[in-house]
Amino acid sequence: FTGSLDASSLLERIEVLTHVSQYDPYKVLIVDDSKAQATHTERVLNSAGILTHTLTEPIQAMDALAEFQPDLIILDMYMPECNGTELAKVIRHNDRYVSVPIIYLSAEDDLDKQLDAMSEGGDDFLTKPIKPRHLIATVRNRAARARNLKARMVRDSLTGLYNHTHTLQLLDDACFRARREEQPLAFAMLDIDHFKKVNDTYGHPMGDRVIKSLALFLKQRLRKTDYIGRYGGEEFAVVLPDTDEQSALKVLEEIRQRFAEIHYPAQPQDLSCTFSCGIAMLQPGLDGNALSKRADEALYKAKHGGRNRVEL
Ligand code: GH3
Ligand code: MG
Ligand code: MG
Ligand code: MG
Repeated sequence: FTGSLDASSLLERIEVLTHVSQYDPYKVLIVDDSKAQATHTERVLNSAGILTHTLTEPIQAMDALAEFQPDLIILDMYMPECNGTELAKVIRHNDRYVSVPIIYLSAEDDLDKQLDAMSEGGDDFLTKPIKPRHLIATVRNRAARARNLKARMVRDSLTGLYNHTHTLQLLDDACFRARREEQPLAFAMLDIDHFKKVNDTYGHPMGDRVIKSLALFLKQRLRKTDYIGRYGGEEFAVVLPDTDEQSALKVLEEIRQRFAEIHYPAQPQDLSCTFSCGIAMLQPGLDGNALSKRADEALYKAKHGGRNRVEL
C-alpha cells in the first residue's frame, strides 16, 4: 500500500486472499505397531502424492495430531500398548478432532469386530490385503471432504479469517510451540472505534465492507506465519509467533496509522475508520487464556486512553 488507499480495490482482492489451500497435498497419520506394515501403507500413499507421518507407538498420537495436523488417520486395530479402538475414542474425545476421518486398516475380517471398532468413532474399515487403488481412492475422497468441511468450520464466512474458537486454539498451539522453542510470542486484539456510528450513519452493508477491508488489510500487512482471526463482530485477534514486544508494537502501530488513512467513498461524505489495539506478550506461567485476558485489558486501556491507539 503506497500512495492513496482505495477501499474498493482492497475488496476486489479479498476473494483471492481468503481462498482455502485445497491444492496442498493430503496428510495422513498412520498408527501401526508394525513398522513393516506402516512402511507398506506409506509407500502406497506416497506414490499417490499423499504425505504421511507414521507412529508405531499410539501413545504419541495426540502430540502428532497437534504437530502434523493430518487430514485423515489410518489406524491399526491391534497394537500392544493400546488398541486402535481405544485410541479412536481418545481422539474423538478432543473437540479439535471430531471431524478427522479415522479409517481402520487391519487383517481382522470378522464383521462383528469391524462394526464394533467403527462404533467407537471410526469411519471405515478396510481389510488387508487391500489393493493400492482402493486404499488411495478411499483416503483421497474422505480427506477431500473432510478438508473442505474443516475449512468452513474454522473460518468466519464474512471475512475468511479464522473464527473465534479456532483463533483461540491456534493461540494455544502457538504458546506451546513458543515455549518449546524459547521464542517470543505476541497476541493482539483490535476493535474498530465507534463502529455503531458507522452502521447508524452509513448502514449495515457499509459496516460489513469496513470489516472485510480491515480483514484484508491485516492479511496483506502481516506475515504468512501470523494467524488472524475475527474475534467478534468488529473485533479481530492476531497471533504473532517469533515476535518480540518492539516488533509487535511497530507492526501494529504501522497498521493502525495506515488503516486510518483509508477513505471509503460514501455519501454525504467519505468514511474513514480507526481501531484500538491491545497487545500482550507471552510470559512464563501464562497460557493462551491468560494471554487473551491481558490483551483485552490492554485494549480496554487503549479505548479509555482515547481510542485509535496501540497499548501494551
Ligand atoms: P467502541 O468499540 O469504540 O467502544 O465503540 P463501538 O460502537 O465499536 O462499540 P460496540 O462494541 O459496543 O459496538 C460494536 C457494533 O458493531 C455493534 C454492532 O451492531 C456492530 N457489528 C457487530 N458485528 C457486525 C457485523 O458483522 N457487521 C456490521 N455491519 N456491524 C456489526
Ligand atoms: Mg498390529
Ligand atoms: Mg466491540
Ligand atoms: Mg468497537
